Amino acid sequence: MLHKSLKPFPEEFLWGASTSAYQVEGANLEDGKGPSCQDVKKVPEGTSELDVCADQYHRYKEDIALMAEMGFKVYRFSISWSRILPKGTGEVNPKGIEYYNNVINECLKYDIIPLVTMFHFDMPAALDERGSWSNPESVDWFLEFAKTMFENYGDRVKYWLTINEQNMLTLVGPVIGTLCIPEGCTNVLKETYQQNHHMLVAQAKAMALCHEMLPEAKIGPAPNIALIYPASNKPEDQLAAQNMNAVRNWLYLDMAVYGKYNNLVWSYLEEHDATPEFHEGDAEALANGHPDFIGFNYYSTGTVEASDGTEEGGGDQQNSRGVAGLAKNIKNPNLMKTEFGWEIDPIGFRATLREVYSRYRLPIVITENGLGAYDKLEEDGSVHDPYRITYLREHIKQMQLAITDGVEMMGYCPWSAIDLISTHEGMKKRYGFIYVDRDEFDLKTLNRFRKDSFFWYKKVIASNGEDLSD
Ligand code: BGP
Repeated sequence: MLHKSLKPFPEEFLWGASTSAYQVEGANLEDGKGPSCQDVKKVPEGTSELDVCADQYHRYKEDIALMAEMGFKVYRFSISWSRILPKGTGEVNPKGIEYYNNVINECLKYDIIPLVTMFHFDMPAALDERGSWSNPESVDWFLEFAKTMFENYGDRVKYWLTINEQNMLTLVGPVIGTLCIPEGCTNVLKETYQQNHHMLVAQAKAMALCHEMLPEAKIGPAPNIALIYPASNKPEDQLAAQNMNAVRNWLYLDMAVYGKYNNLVWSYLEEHDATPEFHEGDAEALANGHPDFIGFNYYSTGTVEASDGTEEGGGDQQNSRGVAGLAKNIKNPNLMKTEFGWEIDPIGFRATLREVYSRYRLPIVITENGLGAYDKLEEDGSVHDPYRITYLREHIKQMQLAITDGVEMMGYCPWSAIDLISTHEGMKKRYGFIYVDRDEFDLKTLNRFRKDSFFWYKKVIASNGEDLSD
């Protein structure tokens, strides 16, 4: 659609950025925190352990002051489950409660709204030992954690996100250090989708609990949503794109919003004897959980052609290899790539926003979007990252076009507020507006430096998205 004029960003638009606890905080076993699955996993060769990260645990005041300097209206961060409940259930760690009280209060001091992710890839290790999400009790574990957060922070936190990228946990869990498949499992697909089912029920119950305990608060899911294109106008490719959209995207949002399994995914699971078992009360719980908004992470679209039945799965969040019988992933020759091989598709961002809004009609907050790159700290303390500015500018432009198309947007939180450790590619893959002085293995000073994108984003926020110039 060609527009004659653009609609402005809404007045109360929430500009900010995101982080997650296990990637940014460090202090992974300090002050009573129990280990999470991220602390006990074997990190990919050549990448840092997750024990220090950006050391935000000790430097949150400085970090939040820098976010305030950029003009953030919102800061999306996650609460580490095992910092609050070191064993996942039972005993609460007062130091953990205190830490997030401090973070929340520090945000509020600068009028920054905390947007809290309840679960971001960091299952307590003690619960992994009890079967993690494969144990039907995991639903209750998660609710206990949710209740503890609502009780302690609900007076000040008005925006909540349930589970970060549940679709990636399900599709590429091993790559990001999650998803444990019990030994001897004979039907991995069924096991995976049973775990996924438990997460869906946990999410629905957490949304209902939030509405019951905190009637003023708003809550939504945070999957990684990316429109999947057909590789050509062959009808077979179009069917493949529908399959992949269903299994990667719509399953998660259909369930969060309508409480129903996507029919294509359900048929696929039936074919593989992999439909999840419903426990008593699950169907009601799924029907009773309603999000107030949709949060989603967007990095790039995908492209597929018809499956030949031999695709092996795997890949990472953006480089999927496809799903046998559903779709074969292929590279899109029309798109550029980041230094880490992820395709860049700002127009696909607009297309994804249009599609999500027309399917679900709920306001949208973008909970991640960004470019991972090798940044360089200059001797004078500057960091020149024009590639990041270009990436974000093009996405913001497309977001404004989507608003003009009639999409209701609440906010935009790129990944990431500050440099942190990537899910599987270490410290060298940086995303932040704030540079952290450390390398993969050399912790250096851990001092903070403002990148060029820091000053640029500050101007973007101050002009409510009007000034995107360098
Ligand atoms: C998302 C995750 C984040 C994050 C980001 C960038 O999938 O929610 O935790 O790290 O992608 O990915 P990566 O770190 O793999 O570059």
